[in-house]
Amino acid sequence: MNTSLKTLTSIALLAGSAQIAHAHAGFKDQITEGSVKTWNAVTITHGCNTNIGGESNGQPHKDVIALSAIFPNSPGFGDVIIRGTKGKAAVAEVKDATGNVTTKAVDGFTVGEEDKIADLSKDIVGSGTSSSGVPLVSALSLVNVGGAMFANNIPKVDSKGNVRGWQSWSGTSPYNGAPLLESAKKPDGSDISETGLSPFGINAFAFKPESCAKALKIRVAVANWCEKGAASYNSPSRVDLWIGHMTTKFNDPVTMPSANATPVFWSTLTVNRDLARNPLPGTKGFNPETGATIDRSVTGWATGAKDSAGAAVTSTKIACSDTADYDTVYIEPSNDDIDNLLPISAAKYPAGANGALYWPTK
Ligand SMILES: [Cu+2]
Repeated sequence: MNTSLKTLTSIALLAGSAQIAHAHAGFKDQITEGSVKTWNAVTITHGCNTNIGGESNGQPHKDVIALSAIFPNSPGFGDVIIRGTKGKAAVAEVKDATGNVTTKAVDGFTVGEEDKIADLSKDIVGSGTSSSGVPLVSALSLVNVGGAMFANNIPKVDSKGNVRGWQSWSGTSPYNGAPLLESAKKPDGSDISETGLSPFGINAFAFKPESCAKALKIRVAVANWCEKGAASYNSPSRVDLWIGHMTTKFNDPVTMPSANATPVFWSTLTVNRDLARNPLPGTKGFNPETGATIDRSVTGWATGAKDSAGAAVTSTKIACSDTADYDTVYIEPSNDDIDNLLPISAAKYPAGANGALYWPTK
């Protein structure tokens, strides 16, 4: 392009940069608690660029050529971190571009710290205690083609044999598929935004009647990959990482929008409690089919469960406490889990699925 057009383009990018509001990688839909498995998708909303100066720095975005996603659905408590919060901030430690560690908010909170809790056994049906059982039952189903951004998908299986996520990629092998295009531009040089979907199914979730939690936030480690090969190992646009903090291996702040963003960003699949059918202790709800009131504001409300002799079980919890109870629970993969499962293979799929890793490489 000629000099005057270049100048015009630079001015347009500068003028536009303040208004660029990219959505990060997230999820197509929130889930409401219930009994039916739902179908959802990771949303791939933009390509990679350096994160120096923030994501809206006006640098061009690279096409996304692959995605990896890891869920906190390990059967082992050592692989997950569980948290609960009420009116407190969710925070994460992050490194800036020069390696300084600071504390930043997650999910829009600005101050304070969310507490770790031992397990979700009081909150989510089917969740075990930390001394026995599974942290969160969340079986995943993968979708091949049909609404998928990338034609090629393989499940990521952990060392215990559980499907923990998947890796998807564009390319010619084994199937032809396109990247998420960001190299196509508007006449002024700015990106044309596309959203790609990487679909999956997940089992239903239900909140326990006596829980005070209104939402379960499942934090999923997502990586959008934009470059490959040894020559790109140090490129700031090789990958965008959607994890709330640095890990031992994923330790380059320029690949991580969270490192320069407030609030810090986790790709989060939200499961909302059905407050009509399953009201909090101390409140009233109703059955939408019958209109019948469900009153949990009285002593001795039925929890719905029966004991082994078939007698009704009633609750002594008649209100949620502002100080003792949390209203949001979180589950996220541990740092080791992310380091072990999120890297993508350097070799071609599917034969290279268990081969050398692209990045990080050590
Ligand atoms: Cu973004």
